[in-house]
Amino acid sequence: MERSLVLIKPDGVQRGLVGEIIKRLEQRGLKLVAAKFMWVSDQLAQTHYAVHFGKPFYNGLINYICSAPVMAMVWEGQDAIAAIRQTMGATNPTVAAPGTIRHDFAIISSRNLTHASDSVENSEKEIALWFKPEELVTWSKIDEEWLFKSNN
Ligand code: FUP
Repeated sequence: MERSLVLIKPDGVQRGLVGEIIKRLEQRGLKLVAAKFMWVSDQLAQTHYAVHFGKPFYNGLINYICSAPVMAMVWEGQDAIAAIRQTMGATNPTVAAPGTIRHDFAIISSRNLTHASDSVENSEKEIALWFKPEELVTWSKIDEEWLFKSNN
């Protein structure tokens, strides 16, 4: 099973979309493994977005992610990284497919509501950055067999 860091960023929290975004991930069949509601420190923001250092939108991005609390979570499931990014939609909400969170609730890239890990390698780094190992909850969800059991 793959895991992904998911952030509901300050605009999602301020706009009251925490429940809606969690609902969509639950409906998709993903399993919540960790969650915390928190302010993001400047240092955490800079480490998380280090890949964007030097880009024109970098300073604004750091200010934005630190401007209000975020809901930080880890979600798990088969092909979770692709599934979650599909549910989020493209970075630019006006390009995101209808039915995705970014299409349905956002307009501009710099207020696109969510972050989700883009690869297994990055998910492992991001989960270790945002969560202590003991904050990840191990549990069985009763519908896993109905979601992920192959017929082959
Ligand atoms: P994503 O993986 O879809 O979250 O997108 P990126 O990692 O490419 O970008 C990270 C964040 O930078 C986006 F969520 C929003 C911000 N961004 C901008 O503000 N302007 C841009 O032109 C591109 C990204």
